[in-house]
Amino acid sequence: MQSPIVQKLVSGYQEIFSTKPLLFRSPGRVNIIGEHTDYNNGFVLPAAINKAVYVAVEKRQDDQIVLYSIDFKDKFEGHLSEVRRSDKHWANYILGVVAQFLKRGHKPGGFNLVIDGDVPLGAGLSSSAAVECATAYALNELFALGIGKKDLALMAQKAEHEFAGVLCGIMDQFASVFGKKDHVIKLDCRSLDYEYVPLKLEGYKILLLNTNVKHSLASSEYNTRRQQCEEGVAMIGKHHPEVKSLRDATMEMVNQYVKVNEVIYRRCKYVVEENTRLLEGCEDLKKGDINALGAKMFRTHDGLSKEYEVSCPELDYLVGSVRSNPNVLGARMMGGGFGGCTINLVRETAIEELVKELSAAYSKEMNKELTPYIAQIEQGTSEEKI
Ligand code: GAF
Repeated sequence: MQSPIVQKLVSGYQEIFSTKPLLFRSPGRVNIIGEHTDYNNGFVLPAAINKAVYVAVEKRQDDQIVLYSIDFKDKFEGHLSEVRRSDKHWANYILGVVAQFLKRGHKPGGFNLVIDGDVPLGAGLSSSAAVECATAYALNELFALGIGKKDLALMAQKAEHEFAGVLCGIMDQFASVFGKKDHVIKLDCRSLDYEYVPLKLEGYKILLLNTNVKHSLASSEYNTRRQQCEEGVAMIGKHHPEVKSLRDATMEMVNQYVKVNEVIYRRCKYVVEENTRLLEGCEDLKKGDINALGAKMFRTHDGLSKEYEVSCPELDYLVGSVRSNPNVLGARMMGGGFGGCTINLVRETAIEELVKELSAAYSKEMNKELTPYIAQIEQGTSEEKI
């Protein structure tokens, strides 16, 4: 039985091209703990979720690239010999991936691609990574290019850097490609070694609360944070040349060499502490101590809000509202920040009531609608049967 979204996509494809395409799916992600650590070569703890991007694709006989977005009801046509950033924002995530294939000397041919999905845009659930990974995986299969999954994730990340201008880390693309049902991925962003850890929440669920604040400021501020971390590394590196990223730094080093610059100090302190918090939080999860993990999520939020300064009043409000609720073990803003979702560990039986209360309070205080999602943990990128 096909999901409504797949049915819509396949019939949409056939209306335009009258043929039967191949279908690929790549999911959005959550991250349990370890935020803004990936581009600092640290660890992250993400998982793929039950919201995904789908692409229906087929080879063409010529070198044209024909794209159609069901969501935006918009078409793009271009040629393989001149792949560049276009004025169609949605198409750039796909074109950015094609550019990476070409850069690496691979030769995909022309193709038709129709895209749709249910990952909410700008909600911090990595809709852009899902588009990039679905495209990378699909083209690799379609043209039998034989590229491994790690390289596909890296190419998708580069597409984001070069065609969307966000100098992101590897977390989102890696989680989308490598997700495993009911597991989180403990990923070392320096070596790309990873371990699957079972997510056993025993009567609790992951509740995402979308502030409906689109994180449009995020790209420029995101790149600034990355630069600030590099400044901190340079300050430490003068005394400890072996320190190449904040992953290598200790709090002693940060205290000794970075305190002279108050802003850079707060950024570095957050990252170094967050990396430790993640490693300990992952042990909590392995031991089944989700109370301890939840408490760390609140501390992560405080660090992101006050030290790293990537939160916003709506995110702070939502986390503040559940902090002393005995049915909520942990909550924090998730992803790049400046909007998007909070991630909450909530007792299953209390979710309905909590959502009802919070939605009313949120709309009164913030004059915006709150959108809840219960995240289930799913497999990463895959080919789907039609
Ligand atoms: C965004 C980025 F794309 C990720 O690489 C990561 O840095 C995240 O923000 C913050 O942890 O999702």
